[in-house]
Amino acid sequence: VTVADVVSGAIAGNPRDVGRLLTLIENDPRAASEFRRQAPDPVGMVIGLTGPPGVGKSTTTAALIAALRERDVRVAVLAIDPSSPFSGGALLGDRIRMQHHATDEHVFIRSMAARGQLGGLAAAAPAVMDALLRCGFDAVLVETVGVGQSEMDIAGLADTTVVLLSPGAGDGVQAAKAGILEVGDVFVVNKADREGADATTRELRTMIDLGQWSGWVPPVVKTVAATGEGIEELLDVITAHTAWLRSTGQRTERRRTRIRAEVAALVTSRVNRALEAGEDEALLDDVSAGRCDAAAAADAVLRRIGGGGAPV
Ligand SMILES: Nc1nc2c(ncn2[C@@H]2O[C@H](COP(=O)(O)OP(=O)(O)O)[C@@H](O)[C@H]2O)c(=O)[nH]1
Ligand SMILES: [Mg+2]
Repeated sequence: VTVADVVSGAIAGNPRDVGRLLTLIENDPRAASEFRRQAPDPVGMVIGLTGPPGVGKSTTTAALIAALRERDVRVAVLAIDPSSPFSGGALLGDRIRMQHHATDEHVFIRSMAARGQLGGLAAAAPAVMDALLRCGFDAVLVETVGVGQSEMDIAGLADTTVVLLSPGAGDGVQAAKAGILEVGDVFVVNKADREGADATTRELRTMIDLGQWSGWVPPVVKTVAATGEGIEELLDVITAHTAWLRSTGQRTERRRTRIRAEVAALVTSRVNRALEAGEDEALLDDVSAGRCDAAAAADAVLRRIGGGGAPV
C-alpha cells in the first residue's frame, strides 16, 4: 500500500484508508509530506485533553464525540497511550466506552504509543494530527494518558488544550505546581457530582485570575462527563476559543508549532541514529575521559552527519 493508493479515500474520510495512511506515516515520515502535497489545507482544529489518570478524559472524549456529531461535525480521536504494559486494561476500557461510535463513519478512532524511539512524544504524533485535519476531520480530539512530559508536549501541539481536574482539596494548587495552569486554554472540573466541585472551581478561577493573560482568559467549566452534564457548555467554550484563535492569527502560530515539532522529531531521530550506529564511540570515550567536552562532541557529530545522516 502506498500513499497514492489511499489518498483519495483518506481525503474522503474513509476510515480504512485513513487508517492505512496513518500507518504509512508512522512507518515513514516522508509519507506525511507526500500526502500533504496532495491533500487540501486543514480546516479543522486539534483539541487536546489532558489531566491525571482517572479524571474522566476518555468519558469526556466520548461525550464530546456525541455532542460534536449532533452538530454534524466529523471527528477523529487520537488516544495517546503509554507503551507500558500496565495500560492494557485502561486502553481496552476506553475502546469499549467509545464503541457506540465505532460504526459511525464520521468518527475515526486511533490509538498511538506515547513514547517513540526517542523517548519523548511519539515522533509521528504531530504529522498524524496534521494528516487527520487534512483528511477533513473538523475536530481531532487527542486524549493523553497520565501527567508527564509527553502530555505537556501534546498540550503544546493542540489548538485548544483542555485540562481536566476533579474535585479535591488542593487540586488547583497541585495543578499550579505541576505547571498545568500554563498549558490550559480551557479547564474542566469533572465529576461535579462529587463533593467539593464548587470549591475546586473557585480555587482554579482564583489561580487563573492571578496569572498574566493576554486576550484569552481560560474559562473553568464544571462537568459530569458520565451523564453528559456540562458537555454542551464545554463545547461552546472550545468553539469560542477556536474562534478566538482564528480571529487573532494564533491558529497559524499553533499550526506552525506542529510543523516545527514534526521537523524537530526528524532531526532528533537522525542524530540518535547516527550516534547509535557506533561511529562516534571514540568521541564518546573522549568525553567520558574529559579530553573533549560534550558540546564540542555534539558539534563534531552534527558536522559529520551534516546534510546527510541516515535517512529516517
Ligand atoms: N462520578 C463520576 N464518575 C465519572 C465521571 N466521569 C468519569 N467518571 C468515571 O471515572 C472513571 C475514570 O474515567 P476515565 O474516563 O476512564 O478517565 P481517564 O483515565 O481520565 O480517561 C470511570 O470509572 C468513569 O466512569 C463523572 O463525571 N462523575
Ligand atoms: Mg482514558
